Amino acid sequence: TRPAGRFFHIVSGLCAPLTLADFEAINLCKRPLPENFNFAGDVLDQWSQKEKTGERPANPALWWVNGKGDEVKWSFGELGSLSRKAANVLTKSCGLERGDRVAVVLPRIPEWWLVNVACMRAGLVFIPGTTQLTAKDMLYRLQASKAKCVVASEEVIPAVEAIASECPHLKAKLQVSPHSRQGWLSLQELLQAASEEHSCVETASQEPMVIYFTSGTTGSPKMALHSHSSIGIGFTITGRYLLDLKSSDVIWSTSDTGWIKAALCAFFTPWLYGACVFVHRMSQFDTDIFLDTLSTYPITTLCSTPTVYRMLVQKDLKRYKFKKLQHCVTGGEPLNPEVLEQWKTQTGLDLHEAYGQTETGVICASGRGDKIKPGSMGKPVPPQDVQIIDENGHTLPPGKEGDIAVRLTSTRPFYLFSKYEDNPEKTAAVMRGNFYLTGDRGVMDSDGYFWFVGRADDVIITSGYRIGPFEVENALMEHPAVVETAVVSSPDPVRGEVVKAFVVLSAPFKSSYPEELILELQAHVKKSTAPYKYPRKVEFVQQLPKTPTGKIKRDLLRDREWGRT
Ligand code: BCO
Repeated sequence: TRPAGRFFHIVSGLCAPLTLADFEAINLCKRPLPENFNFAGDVLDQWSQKEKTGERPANPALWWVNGKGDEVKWSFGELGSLSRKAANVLTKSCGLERGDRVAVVLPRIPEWWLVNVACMRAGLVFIPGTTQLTAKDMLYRLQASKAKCVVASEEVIPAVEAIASECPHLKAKLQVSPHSRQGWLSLQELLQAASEEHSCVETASQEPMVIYFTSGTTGSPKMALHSHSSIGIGFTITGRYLLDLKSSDVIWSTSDTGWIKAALCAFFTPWLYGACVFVHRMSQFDTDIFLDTLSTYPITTLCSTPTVYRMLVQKDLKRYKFKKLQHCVTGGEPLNPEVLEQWKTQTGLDLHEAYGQTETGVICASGRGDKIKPGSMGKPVPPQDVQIIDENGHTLPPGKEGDIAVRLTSTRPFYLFSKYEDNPEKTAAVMRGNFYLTGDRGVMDSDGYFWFVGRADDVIITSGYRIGPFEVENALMEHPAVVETAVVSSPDPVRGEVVKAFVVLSAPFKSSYPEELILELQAHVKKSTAPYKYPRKVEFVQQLPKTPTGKIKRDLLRDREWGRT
């Protein structure tokens, strides 16, 4: 049999580990996808070897700080041995088997990286989630995914406790906490006693590796399933084209651990190139801490959402001298040209925009070395064949607005998500002919640059979050003041757009003080579902616009918000 992730050289008759050049060729579809691939064994362990032989600079693989003086630095070797122990904790102490699902809901702490690597080693499917998830969110996720284990920190343990009894598949709860708690295993304690001996599972390249919950217009969030190769190899060209990473780089990506952006810029892509992943714990976003961090640490590459850059350019950036910063990247929501210009004027650095989503990874970008067209999200990142198409699945010429779509070859490319788990209807609904539909509208210009126009559906993109109106409407409807509601996007100078709720009040609440009631409704949503979804704007109305069949016309409300006729 052929070892995982190795190419059999017909001429020499030898098996050789895959190199970075191999991964680039595979990502570009110039070489076939190997039958087996496991990022831990085929990438991380290779860097560990290179550390031993001095083929990699001495910077850490993971460099974590919390701003309170605590620091963790792991080499690839240390990450390797600790994650082997963690793999034993998951399989032996938690009793998990290959293919089992593990919800990993941790803030930016080293254990998040450790547990994810351990899951890969053991062939477990991990499910990242933001620590903003409420008990109701956790219940839905654990039930829908049939997760057998949850790994949680203090922030989410109470939410898990509240609903664990309703999750029949859940058999192990692993906490990352200094306190002991009945019914919970302690990761830290078990790591102390765990063996370092563990053989990495030879996962198939297309075997499930991770599930992300992602919002749509209707229904609850869907489970976007990715394989070991889709993210593990499929991000390689992004690392070269957009991030331009080298093993001497130190990259700081500020995304929450629950989003694919963390996987993209703070996990797989940097480690494919042997770079150092820098992490600041920062439980609450703070521009001063942010700028001090860039001035204190030798961060070469920064990746953050446009909202963060919008917040940063409000400060006098010329007061700061960034230690090593050379390359700045942004994505997750549209970047306005003014911010790009202000960032360049104040720091002397370009801002490279990337466009993508949980299902696809990065598909367009203004790569390093590319001409940046302010307001454009750049050109397709190879091998992605991004097109603007019409409602019949025909490509449209430059200058014509249509649906942004990715052309698929006869077989589904390995670098795309595999499917929405347990949801063949939704999986089919995002296909039109041989195109995958992003759900976004856009235009391509004659130079092949793409320009974002807006969502084709009712999904709201705010501060880099993708929010389904249905989830917010559901939360609002639980409140006795709300008879009916419609949630749409509304423009915002800092967050790009924000969630706005139009609310029809029930009779007893019609005489309430509006300001107080708005605060009450906002607080209610923050308790019912992840707080980032709360409506930052609320308007009370007598009635909602509807079609003759009674369907709420969200598009009309949205157009009114954006001043469109
Ligand atoms: O703004 P408010 O203070 O009114 O409300 C905030 C929080 O204070 C509040 N909150 C948080 N935890 C809470 C809570 N309230 C009650 N109880 C709790 N436990 O809820 C609101 C949360 O809003 P936020 O997350 O936007 O917070 P903040 O501090 O304004 O952060 C700003 C950003 C920009 C740092 C944040 O919005 C952010 O990190 N955005 C980026 C999201 C992201 O990474 N997206 C990438 C998705 S993946 C992708 O795009 C694919 C690309 C290939």
